Amino acid sequence: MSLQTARLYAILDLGYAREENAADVAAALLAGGADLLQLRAKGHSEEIIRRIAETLMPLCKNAGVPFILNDFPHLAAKLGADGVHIGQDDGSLLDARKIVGPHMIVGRSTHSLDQARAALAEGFNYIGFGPLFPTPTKLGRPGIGLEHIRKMERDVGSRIPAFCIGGIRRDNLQTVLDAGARRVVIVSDLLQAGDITAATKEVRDSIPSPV
Ligand code: 3NM
Repeated sequence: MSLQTARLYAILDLGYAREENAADVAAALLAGGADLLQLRAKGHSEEIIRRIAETLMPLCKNAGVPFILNDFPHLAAKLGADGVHIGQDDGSLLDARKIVGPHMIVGRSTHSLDQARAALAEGFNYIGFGPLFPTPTKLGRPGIGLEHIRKMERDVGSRIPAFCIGGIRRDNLQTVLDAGARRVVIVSDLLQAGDITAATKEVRDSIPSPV
């Protein structure tokens, strides 16, 4: 699976999964057809993140799914991760490239149409676009709503993969797709599902191929 064809980006967020379950949860997301997997571990030590990343990377490799580390470009480079994801306050792409080199996937969080266009112009490999709705997974951010998705897809998503994110769940996914989204990130609704593999598969099967 490549970034270009990805439609469902799953995040193993340690706010919803314990370290000792990380491998099982990742395996369940991969079995359900997640196209990309990110490890997101806000507030955890670099040592713990390294340890978990080392257990997840072979699972991703076996599944043919790119492994993306949230933040920590130095660690991503040291581990040989497929990608790193950075936020608006985490410096420029150029700064990240100095650390991770020319080939690693580097993604950017964007929270407005202007930020999405800027990330494209800067040369990021993909963007997240959101949060569409307020979400407990990323507290303190207002939802940006659905009305800019179509314009974002036209200007940015037609050039680099653009993943809508934030408060997307199985029960509102169709509304998000109807608003123009072609690729999504879903975190809590998958990680809190009774059967993570089945929930992931249900979502993946509901999203038409973006290419
Ligand atoms: N980044 P859930 S929203 C990690 O808008 C993250 O940049 C966002 O989690 C952004 O699917 C978000 O549980 C949380 O709402 C997404």
